[in-house]
Amino acid sequence: MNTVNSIQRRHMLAGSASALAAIGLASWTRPAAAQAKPLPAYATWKDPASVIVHSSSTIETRRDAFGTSIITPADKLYIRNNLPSPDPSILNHRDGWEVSIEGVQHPRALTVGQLKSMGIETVATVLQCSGNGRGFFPSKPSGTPWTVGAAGCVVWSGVPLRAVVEALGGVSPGMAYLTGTGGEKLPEGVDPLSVVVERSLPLKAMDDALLAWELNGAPIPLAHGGPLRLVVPGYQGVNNIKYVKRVAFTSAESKAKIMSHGYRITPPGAKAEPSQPSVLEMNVKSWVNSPAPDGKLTAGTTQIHGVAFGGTSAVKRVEVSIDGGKTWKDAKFVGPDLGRFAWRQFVLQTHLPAGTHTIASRATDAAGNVQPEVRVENVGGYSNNSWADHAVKVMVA
Ligand SMILES: Nc1nc2c(c(=O)[nH]1)N[C@H]1C(S)=C(S)[C@@H](COP(=O)(O)O)O[C@H]1N2
Ligand SMILES: [Mo]
Repeated sequence: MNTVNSIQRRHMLAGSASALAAIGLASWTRPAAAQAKPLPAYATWKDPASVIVHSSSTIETRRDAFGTSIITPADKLYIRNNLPSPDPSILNHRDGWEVSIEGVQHPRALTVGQLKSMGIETVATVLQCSGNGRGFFPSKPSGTPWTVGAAGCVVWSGVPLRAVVEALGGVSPGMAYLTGTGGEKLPEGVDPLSVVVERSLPLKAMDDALLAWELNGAPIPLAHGGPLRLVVPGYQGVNNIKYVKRVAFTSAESKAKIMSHGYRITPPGAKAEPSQPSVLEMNVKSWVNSPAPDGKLTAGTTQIHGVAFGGTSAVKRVEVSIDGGKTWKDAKFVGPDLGRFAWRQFVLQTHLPAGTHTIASRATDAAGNVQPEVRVENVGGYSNNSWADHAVKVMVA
């Protein structure tokens, strides 16, 4: 062996990747982080190493930061604000925050303190922006090009909305929608309907909804809707109204632009309009978090892991492919089952030989819905659950 070769060899063996390869275990190295934007003032407490700051109102969880223990810690959870964050002073007296309940027999305002005496329930949910996966649309829709990190699995605690409604005499006759309104201060000189965050959901959304004051065992931070959030398990992110100030049962959908024209599944080439489907329930979806896309691996045994969820019905099965979807193997679920609205972590242990591999996952929910290969094209880039789009390509040496 000549000197140059032996130096290279010693250098390689010193690296952990080659050392692991020697015993047949795979490892991967994290791709270099892109130029980081600073965290906005209301979110300085986020873990900078775990997030991608797209803008002061859009912050994504890094794909390699999800971990394998189900719950997404608040300091890694994504943020999406349609309006500037409210003043932090709204948290000064949390129990004094008022929400007005309308469209019931006895409408009235209730404080968080009063809500706390009306009932308590806890639910684990996937909170996911309907634009999650937009970054995979070749049409490059306007809006944040999220890949997988506009989502998390979190635990909420609050009072069931049903309990509140029952205490106020029930829903008034003729009401068909549950309408929630965000408590942001609206900019002056513009039509409030053009900016207010207000969403209307079918009445049945009430069944599982909470008025929540806790996230992952702590009072909800401002960034995630404290002091009080309308949490609608199984429904896309936008329907989970932060700093909720009004919950109204209404006979018609809100006329707010975010309801009438925003968040509609608009066919390519068309203009958004209220007759198109709105983003409501989430669809069945999964993705691989490790190996990371474009990570460099060494050949050997690897744990392919990711997350899977079914929207409003539980996820029942996840298959994994290492050949771009030609063949599939059942992955196993790991960790506790936190109910049908939570995601489940899946793992497939496999041997990855040298070469280039496309790793994909495909989930099936309890209702029999299977994650599709292809996305439904739409102008806004919403609801992407294509397994092909979420596949990761890895190079194994
Ligand atoms: N009041 C209010 N609620 C809101 C929003 C908002 O801008 N204001 N954004 C919605 C959208 S689009 C999403 S995806 C989620 C994001 O929740 P998070 O920031 O806690 O992750 O909140 C929803 N609820
Ligand atoms: Mo969103």
